[in-house]
Amino acid sequence: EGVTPQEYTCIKIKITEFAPEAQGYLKQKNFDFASNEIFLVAATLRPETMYGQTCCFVSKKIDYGIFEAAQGQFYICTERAFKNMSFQGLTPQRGYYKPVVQINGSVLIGSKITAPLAAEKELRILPMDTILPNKGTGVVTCVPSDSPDDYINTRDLAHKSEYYGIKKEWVIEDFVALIRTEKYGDKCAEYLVNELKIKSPKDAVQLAKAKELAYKEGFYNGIMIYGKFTGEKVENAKRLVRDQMLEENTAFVYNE
Ligand code: A2H
Repeated sequence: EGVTPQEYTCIKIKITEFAPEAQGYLKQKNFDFASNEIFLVAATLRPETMYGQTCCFVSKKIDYGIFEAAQGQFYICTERAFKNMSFQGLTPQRGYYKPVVQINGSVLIGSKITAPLAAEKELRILPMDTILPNKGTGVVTCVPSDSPDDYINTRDLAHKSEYYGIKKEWVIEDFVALIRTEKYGDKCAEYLVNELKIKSPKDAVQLAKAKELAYKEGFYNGIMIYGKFTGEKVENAKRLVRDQMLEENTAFVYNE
């Protein structure tokens, strides 16, 4: 981890229907998911892209915790992240970060969710193998229009749904365009994945390059072409969209 703190926006993604396996597991653990609100918490650097969410990624290799975040409200994220939150005044009790239940990412896959601002109303939890357990919350919201990683992972999931043990119809392959740049058009992730001939979510070197190019171009030269701040520079929209979500209590600021 670097020496300068990174500020993330954490998006609260509501679970509306747990996958059958998760329901069985949580019942067995005596966790009352029916009378509580449960949110996947995804850390993002790009709050202005939340209109374009098409699913939420978890890793099958990560054990998550379900943590009490407020009366009747629970967060799903890594224990490491909730611990940090507990020292940032984001939880009921400073330094308390014991999960009420642990749950592996694999159990959550297929669950139905609704994500704040997303144009698509019903999304699914899907797997992403490249999520790092020690960054953010271990949960990544998927924006295939502007994130090369999300775009290529979505394509891989759609092409190899059987291999991943998911239903193909869970994968939303068309998505709205959010940001226009002169260099990369309206869907910069797709443009860069094709341009750099990225074939797989495992093409780490090329993906890092694509991510860097997309981020710089989008941030400094991008114009919003979707949502409340259409016409606004991305540089400004970033803060405006974030503040709207903070106000609506669908997001919070988290540092690490
Ligand atoms: B970003 P940084 Cl549209 N493992 O959000 C892997 N990736 C993770 C992660 C983890 N544990 N936690 C967060 N991330 C992703 C949106 C987005 C993001 C767009 C474009 C680029 C982009 C939608 N996904 O990130 O290493 C999250 O994806 C590229 C910079 O802290 C988060 O923001 O710089 C970003 O990586 C955090 O990356």
